[in-house]
Order: sequence, then C-alpha cells, then structure tokens
Amino acid sequence: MPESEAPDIVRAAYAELVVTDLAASRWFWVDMLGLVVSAEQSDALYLRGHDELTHHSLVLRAGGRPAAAAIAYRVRSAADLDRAQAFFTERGCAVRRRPAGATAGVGEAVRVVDPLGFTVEFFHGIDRAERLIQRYDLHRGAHLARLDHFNLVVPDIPAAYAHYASLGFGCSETIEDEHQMFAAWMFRKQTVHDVAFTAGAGPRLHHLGFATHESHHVLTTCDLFGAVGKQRHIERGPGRHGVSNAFYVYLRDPDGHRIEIYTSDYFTGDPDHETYRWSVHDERRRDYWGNAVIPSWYAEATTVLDLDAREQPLTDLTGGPSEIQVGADGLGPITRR
Ligand code: 4SX
Ligand code: FE2
Ligand code: CA
Repeated sequence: MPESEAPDIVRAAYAELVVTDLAASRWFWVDMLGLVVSAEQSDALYLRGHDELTHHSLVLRAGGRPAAAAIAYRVRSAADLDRAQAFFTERGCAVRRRPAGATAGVGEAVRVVDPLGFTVEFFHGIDRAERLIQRYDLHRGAHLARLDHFNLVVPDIPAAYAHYASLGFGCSETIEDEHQMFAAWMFRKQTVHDVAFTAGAGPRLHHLGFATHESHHVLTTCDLFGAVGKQRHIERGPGRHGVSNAFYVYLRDPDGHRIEIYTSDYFTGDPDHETYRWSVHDERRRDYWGNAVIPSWYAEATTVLDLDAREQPLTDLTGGPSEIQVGADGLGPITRR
C-alpha cells in the first residue's frame, strides 16, 4: 500500500529528444519554428520559446536513432525531489538522482522510469533566462511562446489516467463511450493539460505541444513550410480541436518527432471545474469542423529510452489485433472499465 506523498508538480517543463542530424533539427526548430537558442554544445541544442523565463523547454541531443530520452516536470520545491524519489521507489520503479548540471541549466533532479514505462524527470532548480515576449524584433517562424504539454501513447488509457491522478493531476476532458475511455487530458498548471494520452502500442511519445499566442501564427507556419517546398512536414490540420478548443497544426520534424502548435485553450483553475466528457461518436471531438484525422497521426510516434538510453519495448493494445477498432477513435483497446 503506497504511503508517500506525491511530489507537488508545477507544470510540464521540457523534453529531451535524440535527433540524428543536428543541423537539420536546427533548421526545423530554430529557423522555421522560431525557438530561441539558450545554449549550444557540439552535440546538443537547448531551446526555449519567447514567453519562457527558464533555461530551456527542449533539448535536442545528437544520436544514432531518433528517440525521446526524457520528459521533465518542474516541481514546487527542492523537497519535492525527495517526495518523487520515495513515491516512485514505493511503486517499484527504477529511480536515479542526477547532480546539478547533468542537463545544462538544470539543478539537482530525479529521473524515474514510471509505471507506464516513460523516463520522467523531476527538477526544481533551473537557470533563469530572459523572457523575450516583447522582443518582437526577435520573433520568427511559428512564434513559439512556450511548451504547453506532452502527449503520450499508452496501451492502457485507464492505467495512465489512474497513475497521473495519483500524482495529483486534474482531468479537463476525456473521449469515452459507455464502456471505455479512449483518451484523457490532465493538468497541474491551470490550462487544459500538461499531459494527455493517445491509445496505441506504448510507451511512445506522441507529440510535444507548444503554445503560440495568436492563431494566425499557426497559418503563417503552414505558409512558410509551403513557401520553401517543405510542406511534407505538415501532418494534420490546421484546424480547431473539439477537445480543448485549441486552434492547431501538427508537424513532423526531420526525424519524425511530432510537434503540435497550439493556441486558445481555456482556464481550468476554478475548484469546481468539471471534466468534459466527449462521446467517441461525436465527430467534432478531434476536429470541431469534422475533418478526418489522418491515419499516421494515430499510428506513428517516437520511441522512448530508459535510464540507460536503451529503447523501451512496446506493449500492444490490450484487446489484440482482432479487437482493435479502427474508426471509433483511431485505434482503441476494447478493455472494459
Ligand atoms: O485531437 S483532439 O481534438 O482530441 C486534441 C489533440 C485536443 C488537444 C490536443 O492537444 C491534442 O493534441
Ligand atoms: Fe496536443
Ligand atoms: Ca501532409
């Protein structure tokens, strides 16, 4: 019976992606999307949006195969590192302390392989960076403002929901039918989400959601990719989500890592905020205008690494191939809640 208190998580803070060609990644993330370079090493880039005051929200590290090395949450205080260590140790997870500076700009941290199979970092201390929100002279490309959320592919949505609920996350929205939950959006900061779950073979990273402040920046981004003949990087959208109300487009980077550019979701901080439950039969749930979701969006995602940078094996959807529904919500396991 777990007894320890959950760490007080503030927000989704950064992701560390392995990329195979740092120059190609710099073109995509810096030149085209407009992230700011906070620091640079021979084998890594540390990037942030113009509305961020901490060192980075994305680390791109050069390596042999595309992967996600970690997703990181900022916690309220240094004491929450000990809480995270106790919480995950009690759940039988691999847990490793990292000294300050193990990631440039980041203080002492705890990395765990969580019960869902993801390498998750918890840190409190991080170097300050200049907030460039009104340095309009420096804004470029997609005008990315800040990291907003992680979307994770998991084979068991209720298990992911329960794990994050035990970490104190609220639930803003779900997609369900009378038998099962197909997807869920969960938050610590007072927006629609810090993390969401897509059903499929997992653990895999589905996408990083970055906020931009104005919906026209979503359209400008598409125009920019078209103008240089790189429209193949645009995967889904632009459109209006039913879930979250956000205006969006999804792109794939040169290694296939998926990014969502996201704007205009809503405040979830009122204490009586209630979960909004979408019927899986409502065709507006994933695109409010009823446009179909392209199959690659459900099927493809980024491999995740364990604490020793080994690729995590996948667990398939629990229903097995014959029970996989295509069309209800892409690929959904037929598990009864
Ligand atoms: O496709 S959904 O409308 O369900 C959706 C996907 C809503 C919000 C998101 O951030 C997302 O990635
Ligand atoms: Fe998203
Ligand atoms: Ca396309």
